[in-house]
Amino acid sequence: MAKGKPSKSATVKSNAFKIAVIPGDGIGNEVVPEGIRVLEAVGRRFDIAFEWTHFDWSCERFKKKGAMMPEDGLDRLKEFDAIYLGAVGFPGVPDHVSLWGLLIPIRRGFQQYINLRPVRLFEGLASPLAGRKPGDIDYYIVRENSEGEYSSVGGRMYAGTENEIAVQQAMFSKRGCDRVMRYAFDLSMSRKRREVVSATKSNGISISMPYWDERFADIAKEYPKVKTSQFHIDILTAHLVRNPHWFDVIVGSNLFGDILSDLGPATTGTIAIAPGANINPEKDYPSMFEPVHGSAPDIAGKGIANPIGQIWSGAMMLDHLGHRQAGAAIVSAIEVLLAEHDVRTPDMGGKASCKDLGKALAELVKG
Ligand code: GGG
Repeated sequence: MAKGKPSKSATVKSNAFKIAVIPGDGIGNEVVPEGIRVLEAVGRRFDIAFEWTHFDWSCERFKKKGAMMPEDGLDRLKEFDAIYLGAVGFPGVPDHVSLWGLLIPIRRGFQQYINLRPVRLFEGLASPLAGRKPGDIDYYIVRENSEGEYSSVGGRMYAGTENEIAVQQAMFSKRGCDRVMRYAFDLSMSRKRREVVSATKSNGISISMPYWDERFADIAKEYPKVKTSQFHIDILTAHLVRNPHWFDVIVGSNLFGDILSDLGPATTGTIAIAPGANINPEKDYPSMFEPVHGSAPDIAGKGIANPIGQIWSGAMMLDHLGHRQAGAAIVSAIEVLLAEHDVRTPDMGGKASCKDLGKALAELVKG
């Protein structure tokens, strides 16, 4: 690949999905190729073609060129059908610089205001929670992905003095709350239980969170068949540990959703299997698919990262592109691998490599 220039796969069908690939940092570079391996394999089965265009946008690029991506990065990405991203962040570049230099501009620029993160305990993986079996943990976190606590409004005053003040203004718009809540309700209508829980903190955060609750109550009226409840975020974290079977769809603000979607997967045995979709539901812009996990500098380069989160994110990408059967075939392959095979990376108690898992899943998706 020419440095800094996108590289395209060699053979391209005219009806191929155009996918922008950003492996990013650390283990992103190890798990993304396995995701592509599995997507290619499922594509052969279901007659779906992909045209992969790789971008080297990363902390490494930042160190060389002073920016995570080029100035016209979003213009370059907007022609793609979807973005397949690995991980962002590496020691040597402050985390807020790498996140706000790549991930956040893509989420915002492309109005990917939904961050959908499924949480599921698979047969064959041991939950750290005593006595939990598959079926007990199976819910979605719908995270608001464009505003809330992740705000760029603020600044510092009296910097470097004893009077130094840092302010960052959380933003909750009616449009922002309503659209993420409607998405959560629509999702719940497609599921058996039809229950939505709202993550709040309206006892302590006494302006924006009562507003969030008010919007939730209003939107709930549009969905009389859906059962609703709300929990303050502190007790909600306790319930996700003690009573995960209570939950089906949880809607939360940007920060609450982010925290819950690390906690949830941790209860399913390993956070490395958790996938994520940054969705622009209107399809005005490409959506972006990435695992919940980060770049894991401690194991990067060792070839032992678990690629399941990346591979499952690929299944979510197929769902979004209208190939639900192919997406479901990937999820079934993950189920079979975990239930019937002993190929496990170290985070799941085994000795297999990232490639071993990718190859095993590519074989299983052949059907
Ligand atoms: N694979 C996604 C990734 O690298 N995420 C890094 C991270 O810290 N994300 C924070 C966020 O999703 O807001």
